[in-house]
Amino acid sequence: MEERFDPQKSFSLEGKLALVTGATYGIGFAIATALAQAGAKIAFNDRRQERIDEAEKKYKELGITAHGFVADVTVEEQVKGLMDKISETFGTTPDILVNNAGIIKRIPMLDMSVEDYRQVIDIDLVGPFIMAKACIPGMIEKGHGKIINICSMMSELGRETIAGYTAAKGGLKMLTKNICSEFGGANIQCNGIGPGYIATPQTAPLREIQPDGSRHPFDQFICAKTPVGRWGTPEDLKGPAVFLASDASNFVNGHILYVDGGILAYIGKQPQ
Ligand code: NAP
Ligand code: GCO
Repeated sequence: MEERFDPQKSFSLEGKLALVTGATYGIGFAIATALAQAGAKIAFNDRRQERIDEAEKKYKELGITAHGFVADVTVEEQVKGLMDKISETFGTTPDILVNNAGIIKRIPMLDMSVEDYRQVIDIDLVGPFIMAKACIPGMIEKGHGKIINICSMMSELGRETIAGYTAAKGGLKMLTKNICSEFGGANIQCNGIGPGYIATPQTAPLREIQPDGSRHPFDQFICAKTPVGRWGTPEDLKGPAVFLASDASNFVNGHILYVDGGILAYIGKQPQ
């Protein structure tokens, strides 16, 4: 007799340890909060202790005990130290890895230095590779694992001035599919979340009120390109993250779940 589907159990993260990179604010903080509220214990990292201290206080105010550690995702030695500290603190290795840490540089390509390009690729594409390599052995040992790579709608589309970012996020989409292919047999599901345009510090420059008090032209552009006519918020990513971190998605692998309000499906509102 087929077991009755129990949504509570299927979406629960009780007993799981989640590591969310760069989760001191923005999308990472929202996702870590959601995973905690679904029952997971939370580890996170950032490059600066003061950011971690601030974030731990914010988590505590939400009733969440989250432990943060200083580690730059692009530095293998620091990631090894991060994994050691997580094992010491929690007595186990991560069941769930969310590769959230990322940067963007908005520079016209011909003005973008190779160093600028390399830094974006390093953090947004090499970092997730280093983090996945650090977490997969523990997941294999446990017989299960969930990796969620925070891609972008720019894994599918380009735009002027963000050559490094688009290349990195396109590569992260394919790294997601490769981890699925190489470790699906070990019961590790690796999927991506592709947010649309989300209101966080990273996109604040695109929403700045203009000197004449009008909305930023890019703000108006994005709202016209999104069927629902608004930017996303980090809260919009909470449900998709819990789904991909839980048993409810055990047969979903190598998939990029676009959480974009429909922007990738829509030609855009006609000018009035
Ligand atoms: P954000 O507000 O800029 O936050 C990025 C986080 O990553 C910060 O905590 C940052 O910490 C951390 N970080 C950066 N480089 C790091 C490194 N080398 N090692 C460890 N931590 C590092 O960005 P967000 O908007 O929340 O975006 C989070 C993720 O979602 C990124 O991967 C971004 O590309 C992606 N995304 C964002 C949007 C959007 O519209 N906002 C849409 C699609 C995808 P520091 O304070 O140390 O810099
Ligand atoms: C930009 C924005 C976007 C968002 C996001 C969209 O300058 O175009 O920062 O790239 O960060 O990736 O999904």
